[in-house]
Amino acid sequence: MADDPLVTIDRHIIDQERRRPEATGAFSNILHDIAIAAKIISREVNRAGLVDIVGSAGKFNVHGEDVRKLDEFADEVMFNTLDHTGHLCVMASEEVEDPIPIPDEFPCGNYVLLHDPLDGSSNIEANVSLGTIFSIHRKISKGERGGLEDLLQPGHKQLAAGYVVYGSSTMLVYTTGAGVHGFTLEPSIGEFLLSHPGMKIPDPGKKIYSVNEAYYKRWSPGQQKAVDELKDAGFSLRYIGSLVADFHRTLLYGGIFMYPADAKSPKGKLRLLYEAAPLAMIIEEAGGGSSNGAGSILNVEPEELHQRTPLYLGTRHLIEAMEAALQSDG
Ligand code: P6P
Repeated sequence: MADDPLVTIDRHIIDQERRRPEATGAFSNILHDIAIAAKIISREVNRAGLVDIVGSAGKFNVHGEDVRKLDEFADEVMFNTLDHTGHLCVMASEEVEDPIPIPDEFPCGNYVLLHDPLDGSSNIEANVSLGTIFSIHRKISKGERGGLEDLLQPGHKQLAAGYVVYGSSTMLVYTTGAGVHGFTLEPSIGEFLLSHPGMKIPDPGKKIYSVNEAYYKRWSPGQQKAVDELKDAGFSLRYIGSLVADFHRTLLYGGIFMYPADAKSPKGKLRLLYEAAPLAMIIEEAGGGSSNGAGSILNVEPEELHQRTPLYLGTRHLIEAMEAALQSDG
């Protein structure tokens, strides 16, 4: 029997589109363009040690974080790949304080893109896996050009979510609500090939908890107790300190990833709209759970573009146990 044909991401996107009679192709084009941007970013990330692109760009982003040249490059690649296609009405990026309008010379479309162009970039020099995270919504504002209203939508309204992990290989994982599917970049042909169809988080999965335990003393009593109980139950700690890498391992192996609120960061560190919400859509579609400590990330109503949130992602029973432990904090 002939081997299964190589399924490129373009073929997969078209197959998915054909299952949606209302699909116009615009949505598929956006995913296609994000895959192109991912290939370009992957090339630079993998050459980072070889060209004078590593190191600080001598700037700081809206969060006061040192902008690495690769951050800037990745942000520009995402913008330049998608700004002119006529499918988007507005964009938002972790690297840019305000909503990013579609330039006047280009038409606007019915979709919205929020992204973290290169998460984990503080690890660039150490050759630790980095990632791009993206979230796609439908335009809801009335005017021709989009704006903040289109960006401040809750996670359950997302049409699609995905990430790229630039690691030992470059993988793109996405969902449109019809399963979670992973593609591995074959550099020799420059194609993302379907390598992980229908991803599901193992449950119970491996006994792994992932959190920066250096902050233990800043945690609430409930958070401290919950982590103590995981250790007593024989869980191992795995923490890379790069969100996409820690998430990808959790999706593949099971366990729980946590970035709690604490005394120093009462709202948590990670961002709701372009980090927590897309990853929450993916893990819930893969049969896992997400939480801000009280309930699903997908039900959080956004108030600000760069708002932060406590974040828990993992196998459903561990998320439920964590929420119960945190409720004891009152
Ligand atoms: P901490 C990387 O800087 C990042 O934004 C995420 O990728 C990662 O999960 C988190 O911060 C790590 O933060 O406080 O543990 O160093």
